[in-house]
Formats: sequence, structure tokens, C-alpha cells
Amino acid sequence: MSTLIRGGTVVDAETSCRADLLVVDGRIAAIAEGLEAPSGAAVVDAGDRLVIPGGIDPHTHMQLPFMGTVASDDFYTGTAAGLAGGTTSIVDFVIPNPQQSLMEAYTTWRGWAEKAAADYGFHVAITWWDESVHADMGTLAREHGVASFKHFMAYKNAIMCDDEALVSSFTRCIELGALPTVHAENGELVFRLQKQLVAQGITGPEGHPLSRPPAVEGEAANRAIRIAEVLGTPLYVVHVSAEQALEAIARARGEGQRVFGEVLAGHLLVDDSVYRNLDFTFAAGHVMSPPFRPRHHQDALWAGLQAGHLHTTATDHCCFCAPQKAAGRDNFTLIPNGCAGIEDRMSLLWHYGVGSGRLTPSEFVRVTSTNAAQIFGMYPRKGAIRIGADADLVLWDPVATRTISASTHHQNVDFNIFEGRTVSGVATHSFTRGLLAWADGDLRAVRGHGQYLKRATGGAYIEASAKRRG
Ligand code: DUC
Ligand code: ZN
Ligand code: ZN
Repeated sequence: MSTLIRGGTVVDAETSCRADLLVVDGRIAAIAEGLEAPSGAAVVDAGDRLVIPGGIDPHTHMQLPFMGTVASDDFYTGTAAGLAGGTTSIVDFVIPNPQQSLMEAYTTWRGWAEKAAADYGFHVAITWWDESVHADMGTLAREHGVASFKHFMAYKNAIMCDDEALVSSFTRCIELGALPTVHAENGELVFRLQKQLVAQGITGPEGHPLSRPPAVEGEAANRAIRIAEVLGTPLYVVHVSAEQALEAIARARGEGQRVFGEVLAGHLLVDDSVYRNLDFTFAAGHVMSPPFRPRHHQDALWAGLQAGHLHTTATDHCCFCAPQKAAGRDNFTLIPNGCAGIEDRMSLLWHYGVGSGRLTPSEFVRVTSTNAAQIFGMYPRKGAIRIGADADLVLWDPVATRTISASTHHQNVDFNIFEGRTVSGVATHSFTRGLLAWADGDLRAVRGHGQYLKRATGGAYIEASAKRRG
């Protein structure tokens, strides 16, 4: 099956140029001006649009069992919504319960993900430690293409990874050529602050950011970075939301340490005033961790993205509907943590990033796609427009506008933290391995089309770190 995408401007991480693209059997087969359509090929006219690599969201939680409930977007609805917004791959998380075998959890998540409409990989979380975890990390990295492991430094008495497990796991990552990642919040402090606030009678959503102040994130980010420094591993810090965490990353990078940072569209754009809104449903709809921050953190995060201290943009897509959030009506610590975003990240980054002059179109491609592919062992199959790469392609209208709303989005959730924002920059067509899954408002996502992404360990920067260790 082949498709000719005719007449667009191809934008990748380096440059942009006019070119037609021929897609054959799900891969890019030719890139040149004036290509002829082979007989039987579908022809899509790109017109004045850009042709960009499909977005990669390196941080999602589809149908995650969490805080007594299950995230409402499953692997089908969530990836379909992603396609409607120009995101064609995700890296989700396998999160074993403490004492649960990693392999068992991985098998469970692989089963859940079979319905995905777009390609997916998995980071696997280290929530406890013993010899079986050590062994399973080896099996996952060597046989199943799990090239990154996640460590929650928060969520005490649940999935929190203590320093002992963190050190053991980072050490194992070095042996395997895998990349450790951290959710950086000091879980002991969060636990204590939550108890104090509830005891003082602060039980509403306004307590959520008070229990997780920026210093809690800064401390954990710095601790993880210094542990990584001592052991000699690269490190990826997920959802950097606070200036203090960003400063820790920038400082370490300035000292020659290889630390990558991820920022969420939500943390770039939403501030903490949402938690003081007296409408519980509205305030609880914004409860995620780390929380949204006072506005000056947003300026710092944008600057961090421009300066190259933050490398990827993600969403932490983890949806809960109002009845699920209501579990915490009398106690904010019980509000399921998580917000949606997979459908809107690309438009938001274009509108507020490229539209404001903070990012060039190629920088947009880097932070929405290419950098994630490179850091997480998927490049150049993903994140690139080159012959042989997967035809995960998006036709991008840089001037079309749309207004974001829960009433029109495709995400399976009744709330949108970007409600009412009108953004310029719209995915008009999304191809996933050559399949046209989104065309001018028509969602044609195919349940089960998505394939598991085996990712490569031991990439160039892992090798470079090994050299530095000597
Ligand atoms: N934060 C969230 O808000 N939800 C899921 C997990 C996480 O770390
Ligand atoms: Zn997290
Ligand atoms: Zn997350």
C-alpha cells in the first residue's frame, strides 16, 4: 500500500524544504520534489501545510490503576486522541505494585496495550528491590527493548522508591545501558505536609500545592542528580515543574553531567491559582503531581526549554472524570492525581512556543518528537523524516485555529485543563506507519493498529557516559 503526500514543506529537527513524500508499506520510501504517484497509490495534497514527524509523548498513563481507581483513557481511546492532535507514538509506564514481579506487571500492561491505535513503548517503574527485580530488569532491557526505568521518589506507602532501591536500580541501569528516570518529589516531606494540612483542617484542593511546594521537587531532583553523578549514569528528570528542579539540572549540565529534563504542556501554561477556585470539580480537575506552580516558574520553564536544559515535552496524560476526582471531596490527599493533555500538546507548543517566537519550527519538532526518539532509543525509526523511517507523519497547518474544549476533544474524560484556549497550529492529517488515522476532523484510528516499540539500549550518550566513568 502506498501514499504520495504532495506539495508540502517538510520540517524536521534540522531544516525545512519543499518536498513530496512517498510512503510504501508504512515507511518513508522517497523524499524529493516532483515525485510521481505509483499506480494505485493514494495521493494526499499537503497544500500550504508543513509535513512534520509525528509527535512522541514520552510520558503517558493509559488505563493506569491508581489511587483506588483506573485512569479513564485506555490505550485505544488515549492513542486515538493523540492521533487527533498529531501525536503518533507514546511511551507509557508499567508500574508494578511493591512485591509484584516486574515481568508479571509488564505482561499485564502489554496485554492492555494491544488495543492501541498508535505505537507505544514502556518505561518500567522500580517500586521495590530484590534479586528478582535485578534479574527482571536484565530480561526487560535485553529481550524486550525496555531502555528506561522509572523511579517515583514520591507516593510513600505506595509506589515510592527509597534511596537504597534508587542506588541499586541506577547501578543496574548502568550495567544494562538503560536510562534511569525520576519523578522528583521528596515523598517523606509530601507525606508529612499532607498530614499536617489535613490536621489543620485544610482538606480542599487548595491543600494540594501546599503539600508539594517547589522545594520538595528541587530537593528530590538534586538528590537524584547527585546520586547519578556519584554512580556515573545519565539521568532523565520527568515533568520538571519548578525553578528549583530546573536550576539543579542546569547546574549539573554546566558541570558536564548528562541530565535530561522533560516539561509538561500543563506546567508551561497553567498556574496554581486553579487550586483556589471554590468550585471543587474545577480545582480537583487540576490535581496532578507535581502541581501547577506560581506563574514565575512558567517563565523559567520556557527559558529552560529555549536554553536546552529541558529536552522533551510531554503530558503525563492520566485522565480521571469528575466522579473519580470526587473521592477526595473531603480530603485532597484522596483526589486521584492526573490530568489529560495528549490531544492538545502539539497545538499548545506550536501556539505558545513557535507563535511567540520562543521556538523555531525545527526546535518545535525537536522538543515534541526527535529528542524523545533519540533519548529513549527510537531514533531514527521515529522522530525523523528520512528514507526507511516509519511513516508517522503529520500534516500541520501552522495558521489554522481551534478552540480546546472537553465538549469536543476525543480524550475519554469530562474535563480539560486548557478549556477555552484558542490555539493556532492544527494537525489536519496524522499517519501512523502509513495509515491515515486522522483526516480533516475525521478520526479513523484503528483499534489494535499500534505496535509495541522495542527500544535500543546503549545509545551514543550511554556509551559516552561509560567512557567518562573510565
Ligand atoms: N502524577 C500524576 O499526576 N498522575 C500519575 C502519576 C504522577 O506521578
Ligand atoms: Zn510523575
Ligand atoms: Zn506520570
